[in-house]
Parts: sequence; C-alpha cells; structure tokens
Amino acid sequence: MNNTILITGASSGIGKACAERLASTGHQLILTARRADRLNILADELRAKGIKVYTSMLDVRDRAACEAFVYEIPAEFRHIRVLINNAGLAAGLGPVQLGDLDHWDRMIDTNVKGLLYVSKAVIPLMYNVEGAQIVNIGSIAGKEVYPGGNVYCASKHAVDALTRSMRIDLLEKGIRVSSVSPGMVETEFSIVRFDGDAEKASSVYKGLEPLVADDVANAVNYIVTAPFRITIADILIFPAAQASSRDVLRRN
Ligand code: NDP
Ligand code: 8X3
Repeated sequence: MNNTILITGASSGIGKACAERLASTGHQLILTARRADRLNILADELRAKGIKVYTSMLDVRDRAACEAFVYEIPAEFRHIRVLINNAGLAAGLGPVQLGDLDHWDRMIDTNVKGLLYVSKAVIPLMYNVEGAQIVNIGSIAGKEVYPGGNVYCASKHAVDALTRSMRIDLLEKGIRVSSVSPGMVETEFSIVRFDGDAEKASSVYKGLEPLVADDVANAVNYIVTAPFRITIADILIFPAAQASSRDVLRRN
C-alpha cells in the first residue's frame, strides 16, 4: 500500500505550498480545508502530474466532522505516514482589554482544539506505519509574545507545548513529532487577520521581503524526507529582515 501525507488547511498559503512541494516525495496526498472549490482545483493540478489525491471539506473546529472524516478516508489512502497540522489563523490584533470574544474563540477553536481533534482522529491510522511523523505548523508567536498578539500568541504557545508533549507521548508508538515555526510569511494570513482589509494586510510586510509559503514548505519537506532515524524537533525560520517578533528591519 502507498504511503499518504495528510495536510490540513491545504486551500491556501503554507498548506497549499506543502501539497505542491511534497507531491514530489512519491507520497499520495489527502488535502483538507473548508473551501472545497480551491481544494478541487489544486487536486486536479496535482492529479494531472500523476499524483494520487483525496480531498475532503473539513472544518477542523468541528469535532464530529473530524471523527467522521477519518472513517470516510478510502482504503487506499489510509496508510498515513505524515500528518501536517497546518490549518490555522489569527483574527484581529489589539490589546486584550479591547479583545473580540468571537476572534478569541475562532483562534482557540482552530489553532488548538482543531489540531487536537484532527490528531486524535488520525493518530490511530499512523500506528505501525514505518517512519510515521506529525509536523505541526507553529510560529514565532509560539516562542515570543508581541503587542496585541495575546490570544494568537497563546494559541501558538499551545501548539508549541502540544508538539513537545506529543513527541513524548507518541515515542512508544514510533511516531516522531516536529514543528516548523515561521516568522513573517506573506500568504492570506494577514488578510484573514484583518478581516479582508488588503491594505492593512500589505502594510505588515511594508519595507521588507517576507518569507513566501514555499520557504516554509521547503522546511517541512526537509523534515518529511529526513531519514527515519532522525527527529527534527523544530525549525524556527525568519525572513532575513526579521530577528524576533519585534525586531524587524524595514527599508523605505
Ligand atoms: P492562509 O490564510 O493562507 O491559510 C490558512 C489555511 O488554514 C487555509 O487553507 C484555510 O482554509 C485553513 N483553515 C483556516 N481555518 C480552518 C478551519 N477552521 N478548518 C480547516 N481549515 C482551516 O495562512 P497561512 O498559510 O499563513 O497559515 C497556515 C498556518 O501557518 C497557520 O497555522 C498559521 O498560524 C501559520 N503561520 C503563518 C505565518 C504567516 O506569517 N503567514 C507565520 C507563522 C505561522 P479554508 O479557509 O479553506 O478552511
Ligand atoms: C504568524 C507570524 O509574527 O504575525 O504566526 O505572529 S506573526
């Protein structure tokens, strides 16, 4: 049976770039997200290159849907070697005292609970798969905090804690657990964060060259293609113009 890579949030940005990059590893792909139209376009492009792809419209916040999704995976895709927990978002940026509770729920439900729901449902399919591994997409926001980042930073600190905890818990099952923790990557992330305000989103990257999604996908590819004797714990990756959450060099 062929080995499968499952990517959450594959309709855009880093998840989509991972699908495109990892298509060359010889795995078949399971691609999930809420926007099925986008997944289908991507899947057709990959199938045209000879890659076997299964797509599923999945909202990772929906616990029952995560459980049902796993039951529905076709037999030929069930040998899951790699799970990439990428689906995530920031909603808003501002002081906690002015925080929007719906934003908070959305970030915690997606970034933390969604990652847990998907992992809990998928992990049993990874037992006895040689070289099994989970890659969580963390963030510099999971290592540091910055003004107005409060709940997003907390959710990514939770991803960091879960990555380290899962690595310990899954040791006995032979499942390696890694994270990739990027700084600024220009995707739809800031457009989502600022509720579709494209001007505000582009100002985040003004005067610097941010990472592109493919830079992160290359880091994920390094982890996924490493020899099975290696666990890469974490890759922290910045644009050259960034040294920490708050140290960014902008030129006009
Ligand atoms: P994008 O907005 O481009 O992509 C986010 C992806 O997550 C989309 O495919 C979206 O799909 C999916 N997603 C969001 N909510 C859900 C949900 N409830 N259920 C299923 N899928 C969901 O942003 P990025 O590619 O930048 O973000 C990917 C990951 O990278 C996130 O975890 C983010 O926190 C992290 N990250 C991003 C950085 C950046 O600067 N861009 C830096 C560090 C980390 P759909 O809407 O179709 O469901
Ligand atoms: C996204 C990067 O710096 O906006 O996780 O938090 S940052």
